[in-house]
Amino acid sequence: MEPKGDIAVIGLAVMGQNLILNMNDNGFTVVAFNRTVSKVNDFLDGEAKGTNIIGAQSVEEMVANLKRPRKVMLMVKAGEVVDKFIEMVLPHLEEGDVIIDGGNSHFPDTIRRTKMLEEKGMLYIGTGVSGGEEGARKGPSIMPGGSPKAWPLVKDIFQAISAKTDSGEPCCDWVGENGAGHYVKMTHNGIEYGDMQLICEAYQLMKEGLGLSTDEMHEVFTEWNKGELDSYLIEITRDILGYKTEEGEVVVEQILDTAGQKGTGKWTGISSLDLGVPVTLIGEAVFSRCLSALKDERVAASKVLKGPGTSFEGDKKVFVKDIEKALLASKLVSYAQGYMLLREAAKEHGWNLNYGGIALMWRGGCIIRSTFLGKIKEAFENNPDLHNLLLDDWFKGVIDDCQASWRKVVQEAIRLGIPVPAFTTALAFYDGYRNPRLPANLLQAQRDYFGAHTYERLDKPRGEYFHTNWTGRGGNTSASTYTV
Ligand code: 2AM
Repeated sequence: MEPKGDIAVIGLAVMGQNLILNMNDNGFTVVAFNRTVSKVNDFLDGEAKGTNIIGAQSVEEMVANLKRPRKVMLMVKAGEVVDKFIEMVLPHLEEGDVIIDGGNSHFPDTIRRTKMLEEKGMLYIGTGVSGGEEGARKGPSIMPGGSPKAWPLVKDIFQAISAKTDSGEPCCDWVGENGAGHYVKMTHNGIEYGDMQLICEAYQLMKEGLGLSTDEMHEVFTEWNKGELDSYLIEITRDILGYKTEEGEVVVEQILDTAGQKGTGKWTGISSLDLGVPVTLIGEAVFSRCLSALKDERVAASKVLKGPGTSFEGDKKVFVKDIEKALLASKLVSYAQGYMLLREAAKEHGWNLNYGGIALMWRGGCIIRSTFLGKIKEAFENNPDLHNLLLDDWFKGVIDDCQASWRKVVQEAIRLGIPVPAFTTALAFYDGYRNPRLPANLLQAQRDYFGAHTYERLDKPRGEYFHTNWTGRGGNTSASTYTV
């Protein structure tokens, strides 16, 4: 009998199950397999009852049920487990078959695996899948990268199951070679860290600075979600602030203020340091989570260390509008930084990234989905060679409109002693980026003074290095120049 399976999915945790059900809804025949085989039977007797999903009890059975070229998707824990399954599946596959990793793998692993499988004549895809459990079931944002020849083989399935924009475009397209898909997903998560931190800073300013109640803040977020900030994260924040138990308890105010993290924000920060790109907002967002985790220390310090002892004395309504603008301007900076990182990573790894397409993939299904991403897509449509999003007309216009409010919010937060690291670093970046003369001349002088590291001069061509004998001692020997 001819095999019927269009694709196999290994890993029946919630994401895997939901993705399989989504594929089934879209008319694809999926073969399901899991390490703990009893879960295959549980799935077939439960959620998958009455569907066309085929359960496999072994890797052999799974492969035997697949049409050629075979497609095997892993929805398992990132790390060694992925390598283990690749090793298990590989002997049963043949040239031209595709293995797809849909987990949150770190991009260097995906680069390594793509190379290894291509050397054996197989194809590999590492894909970001974003949108959580609900996204997986109803339409996630899917960011595939890997072997370019594999894309036409999975395109129909992936684009069918992905989220769609309001105009019906799939939030899934080919990202680029080897680790590009997982890199873009990692950057997405980093940007998500930034967006969340900005929202939390706005919340704290309104709560501590203005003394607004959760009900009042619920109203504010309801309004914000109707404007430029319209997005999934603003929407859920609105709902969280409006959520009360039957007993009237405001749950968000009972939650311990220590943030967890799984590491993708940290990876983004590390990659930006490796590549030398100032992705400052995501960095601050990661560090803010770290600071929040020092709960006991903070509680102890709060009894010793003093703040300014000032309180807000303006028009609260006006200031809420200022915060909205500060949030929008900071968010623009964060996305501009994220895209700077993508550009540098593309250069480093030889990826041919489609920047507008990436914004489109994030437009629906994923955690950072927002109307604003449509503007990023437009910016790259207007100018495919756009060097920095901040230089796009729409972005520039928004910043011009928000700038006064943004500065006012940062000043007021500092005056009140309320930490707003993401708002602040965004503004500092903006002021640094638009400044043609930063104080790095002094820094180079210091480096040359203590380490003879040399410097370039304004009045000489780039690449010519000079050394000054600053002290009159130590001679004229210079250390070699190097850039880290
Ligand atoms: P399990 O149901 O047998 O635990 C998410 O955790 C998915 O990854 C599940 O399908 C889980 O299989 C699988 N998984 C986690 N750790 C694993 C391991 N060490 N080996 C194989 N599969 C693993």
